[in-house]
Amino acid sequence: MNVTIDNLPDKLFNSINSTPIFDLHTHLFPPTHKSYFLLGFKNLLNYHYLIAELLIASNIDSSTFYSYNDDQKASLVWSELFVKRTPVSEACAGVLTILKQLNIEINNKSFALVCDEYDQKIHSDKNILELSNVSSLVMTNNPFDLDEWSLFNNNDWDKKIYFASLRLDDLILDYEESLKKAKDQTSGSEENNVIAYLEKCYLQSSPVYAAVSINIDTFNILLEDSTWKNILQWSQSKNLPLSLMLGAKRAVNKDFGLAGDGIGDINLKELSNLCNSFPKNKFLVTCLSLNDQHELTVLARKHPNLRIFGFWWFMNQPSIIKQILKMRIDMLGFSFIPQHSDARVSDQLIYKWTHFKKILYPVLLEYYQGLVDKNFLISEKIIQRDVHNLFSANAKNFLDIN
Ligand code: RAT
Ligand code: ZN
Repeated sequence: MNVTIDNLPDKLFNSINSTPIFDLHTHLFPPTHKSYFLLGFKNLLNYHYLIAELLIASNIDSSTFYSYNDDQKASLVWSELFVKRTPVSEACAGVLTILKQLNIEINNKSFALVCDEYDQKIHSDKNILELSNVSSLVMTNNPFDLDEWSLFNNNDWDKKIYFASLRLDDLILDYEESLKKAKDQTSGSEENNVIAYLEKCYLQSSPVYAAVSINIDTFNILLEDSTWKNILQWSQSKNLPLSLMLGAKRAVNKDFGLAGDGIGDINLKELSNLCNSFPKNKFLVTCLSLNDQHELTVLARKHPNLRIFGFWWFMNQPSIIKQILKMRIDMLGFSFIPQHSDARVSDQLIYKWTHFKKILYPVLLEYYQGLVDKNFLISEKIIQRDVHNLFSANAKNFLDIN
């Protein structure tokens, strides 16, 4: 059925709100992986995005903050950022969005009461997947964190919901230690212990991509270091894309812990070299700095083996997303993966996707209205196809999964 200028807004709104989402990058785990599965209000408040805000807004020093238990930390974040101050930042707004969607009224209520009410509403990841309309997601799995990797010793979760990915940062951060682990976990006598271990992990976890976060100081490793050349060859042989998360500088403020990472530099000319040097490898790419977005979008027009994904971390701010999303559409059409959640607490899926849809809707509406103005027929089918591609198929096709 063709869509008219009058019913276009409703048709688009319904499509955005009913299309299931495949979330390409999260830090979530299934409930069976007990201490790694995070859920609930207190975990939401202890998100490192909020901790960074607390530590700069209040005069609480980081070592005192980190000496508290999780309940104390959460209650402090609540009182400092939501009671004493106006919770206007994106991370604060996220918490309020979740509370609103759960119909939890917070005005004139104690923290304890809000917590109790919250606990009564959210019990499992199933609730959250339903509320957020996320049908499947990719975890971040570190083969060199043996405790975390023990997830794959059991098979007790739905593999069609929680997909695995191999996060290889440890090979850059501490190569010797990672090599030692690779040897310990294999016969140790292989010609290439790292590849032998990755092969073992691959068979155990069926990952949909491998990933690494790098910046200008470490990027050349991909082009020059023999271990990484082998990894690139190996991933090509597996048809396994490599996700490059570009431009993070770790521990800008060490005392802030996980909340202390910042932005580093990246030279995207090197990315272009990489795409040319390894034309049969597939690269998913996201950049942390606003400065790199234009050049990255141009590169994505030049290299079919490069696919842009998401608004990563410091890029995930409404004002920035709106502008860059339009730039990406102007240069790439719909041939990119517009968003991922980066959720660490399952409940965050609710706000991350609600917030993104709120930005996506008027942007898409403007483009469709422009097409109708130019006498291009828009049908419900076209809208559904596009939204499905943006929310799921673009990523799944690139990863070769169905
Ligand atoms: O967004 C985040 O939570 C960051 O701390 C990082 O984990 C980042 O997303 C990453 O995957 O390195
Ligand atoms: Zn992440």
